[in-house]
Amino acid sequence: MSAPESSQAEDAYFASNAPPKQLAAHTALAEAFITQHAAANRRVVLVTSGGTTVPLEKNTVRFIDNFSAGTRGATSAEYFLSAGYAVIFLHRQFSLLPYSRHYSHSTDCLLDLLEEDSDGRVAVRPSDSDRILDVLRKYQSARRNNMLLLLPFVTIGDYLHELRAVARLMAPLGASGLLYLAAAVSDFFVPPERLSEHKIQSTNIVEKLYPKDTPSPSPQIEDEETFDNFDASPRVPRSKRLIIDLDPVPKFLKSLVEGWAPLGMIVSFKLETDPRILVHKARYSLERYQHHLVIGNLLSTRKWEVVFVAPGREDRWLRVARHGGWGDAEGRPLRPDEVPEGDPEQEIEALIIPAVAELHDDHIAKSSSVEKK
Ligand code: 9Z3
Repeated sequence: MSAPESSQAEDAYFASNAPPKQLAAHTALAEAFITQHAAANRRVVLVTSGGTTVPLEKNTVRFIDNFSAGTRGATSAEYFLSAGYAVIFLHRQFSLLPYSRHYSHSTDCLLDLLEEDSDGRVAVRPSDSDRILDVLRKYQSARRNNMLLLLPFVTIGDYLHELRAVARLMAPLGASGLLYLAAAVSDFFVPPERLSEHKIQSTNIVEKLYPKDTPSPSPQIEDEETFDNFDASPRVPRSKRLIIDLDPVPKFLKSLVEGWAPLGMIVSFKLETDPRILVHKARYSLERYQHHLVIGNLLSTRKWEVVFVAPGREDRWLRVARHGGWGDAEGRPLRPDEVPEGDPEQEIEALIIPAVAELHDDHIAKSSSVEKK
């Protein structure tokens, strides 16, 4: 697709997919946050995190989801805060959050860390006190200094509207703005004109209640008697199947790089499940969008190894110790001497964020030397 065609596709997408209700409120919060930290000469990073949903109905009962618990984003946000960045955390509602992630969902349920003392008051179990205190101090410091702004999204449409708005607000930061896109973003969606108003039905009861000449609230429903000619040997009549027809989501990375935040450093993640194609897909994405870094990861090993693919640089694997076997870029097990030793508790984001920050230093230095010329 040529540049004008892709910007037309983008305009059409934003014109026909309504923004989330909270967009104006989120934009105001982000603007105040960015202004405050820019005035203090602090670096600002936008971290996106969690999966986007693709609703199948306007009154949504069912949706398609992209895999992501939000661990990568929430953990990365903590390390960015430790490195002195102010963090805008654009995350899927109810996915993991920086700091609280340590004590939520199934890991370390907060209630299991508490006990009742002899006066009937709630107290932290002494054996857990130190590690909670460490997290609590960091959390309170981030809150006290207004270093962390939490902005939730749910659908792919919400995400794209929010991303565009925040990226545009970050544009004046120039090279010191960093966009770190760890959210798992759907490539496909149901456009509004094909979206059923109400819950998709599995029987034609609605057609019976609403005769043919009244508008049906559920356009997908077909007559029970209609038989499938969709494939050669249908096992189930088409009227009983749900066939979902998805359009591609416009390639928003192109707009980010070319229009929304053209001077900022843009880091995207590439998720694959087949080790043989990971590096090629990451390189392809970099060449296509001309941004600054793609961090490749495999679903099965994402917590222990990632690969940095950047223009003009060798691919660089980062690894932390883990339980179990290793795969290299081609999926072959590593030799024992290649397997990193060390603390199996170490989080890979402890390596990723300093390495990204170093590339960000270079990005800023390059852009200021271009300005001087
Ligand atoms: C990632 O690859 C993230 O690292 C994970 C993190 C989603 C694997 P968790 O939240 O998982 O720790 O459970 N994010 C990017 C995924 C993505 O959708 N990338 C697009 C692609 O691969 C490009 S923007 O095409």
